[in-house]
Amino acid sequence: QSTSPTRRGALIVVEGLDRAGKSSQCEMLRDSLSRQGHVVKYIRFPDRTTPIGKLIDSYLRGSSHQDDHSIHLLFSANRWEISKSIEEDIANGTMVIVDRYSYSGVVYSAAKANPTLSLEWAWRPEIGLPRPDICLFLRISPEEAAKRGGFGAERYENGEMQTRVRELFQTIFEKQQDVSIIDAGKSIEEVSQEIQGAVAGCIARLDVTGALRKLG
Ligand code: Z5A
Ligand code: MG
Repeated sequence: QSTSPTRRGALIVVEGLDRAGKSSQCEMLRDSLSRQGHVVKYIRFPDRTTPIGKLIDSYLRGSSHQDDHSIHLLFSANRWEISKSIEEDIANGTMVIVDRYSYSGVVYSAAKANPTLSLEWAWRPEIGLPRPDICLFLRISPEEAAKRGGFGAERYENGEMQTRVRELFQTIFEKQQDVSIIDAGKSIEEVSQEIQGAVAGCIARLDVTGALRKLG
């Protein structure tokens, strides 16, 4: 008796600057994929619930200090500690939606302009993590983002940092394959439609019996 191989799920990453609408869009995508009958999981980085995540949370809130390299490696470790469960979910056919990933990881760290923390240095610990099947980059202008409320109180929420982050996202996504650039300045509904279209295309093209790839 032969059993058909399990169709694997897709790893879908949503990236972008502050207030681009990532979390809103991840929730809408989760609901739309669920309605289509998929098993869906939505995770976000940093995952502030783990022991490493709690260190990150305290750093972002400004209640603790960390060396730039050290906090970078903690953000990466926070992805590594969850990577196994992502791989298992994908292998079992679950669609995994990830709110921020390695791309945020490298650009926010490199934006600090620490002379020994280049983009290249920052990317090293990401090598070997699950590679997204699709990365949706929600692009938004500083003017549009400003309309969605002022900066919050967390460590990176200031104009100077956000400008450098914007430039670095541009730099890395020029070279990256499998990136869909989405105009996040449109209405929530319009952005959602565009994302659903891009994800449907990705799922249709997916080699569902092949393995999840790794970041290189
Ligand atoms: N960080 C790092 O340094 N290294 C790493 O490895 C990782 C992260 C993974 C915390 O991230 C910080 O960690 C972040 C990067 C750094 N630092 N900063 N800055 P976070 O993901 O926890 O941050 P967040 O506060 O949850 O997300 P966000 O980026 O600020 O927001 P968002 O998720 O993109 O947007 P949203 O919450 O969906 O929407 C924001 C508001 O806009 C909300 O009121 C919405 O109703 C509204 N909105 C959304 N879409 C629209 C449209 N289309 N039109 C009008 N209004 C809209
Ligand atoms: Mg968010």
